[in-house]
Amino acid sequence: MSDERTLVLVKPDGVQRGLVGEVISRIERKGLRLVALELKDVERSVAEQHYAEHAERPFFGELIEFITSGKVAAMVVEGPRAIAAFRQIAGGTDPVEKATPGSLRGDLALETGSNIVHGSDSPESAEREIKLWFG
Ligand code: YYY
Ligand code: MG
Repeated sequence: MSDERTLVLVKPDGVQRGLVGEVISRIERKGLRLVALELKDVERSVAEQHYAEHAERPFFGELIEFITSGKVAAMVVEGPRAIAAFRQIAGGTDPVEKATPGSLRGDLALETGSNIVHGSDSPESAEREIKLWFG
């Protein structure tokens, strides 16, 4: 199977809690490869473009406040089925109701609003998000 790329963020809660190494470790143990990694301050315009699909949702304001509240670790991750593979590692969006034990969110997060990581959800999103974060 040919490789694909996905955009992974360790969100401000994950960076503040010292979980960047844990996230990278799980990516590497799965067999995926890191091809870019940068600790970044998040500009509001980048956050709003990143989450543009959620602009009309009631939680959008809080989501933008949260993602711009501290540094994120942005990564490009590569491998066969990298998009689905990272979303499996991450677990479902709600860390209690949807994320299974063994996943990052299932093991390490409690609230949907602060669920540690982001991973692209499709090849189109991945391409758009990698351009947005890494130019
Ligand atoms: O891709 P993923 O991060 O798993 O979820 P999305 O549905 O794309 O939502 C993005 C982000 O928004 C989610 O990680 C937390 C936040 N959020 C929220 O705070 N409340 C919701 N009901 C849904 C999502
Ligand atoms: Mg999403």
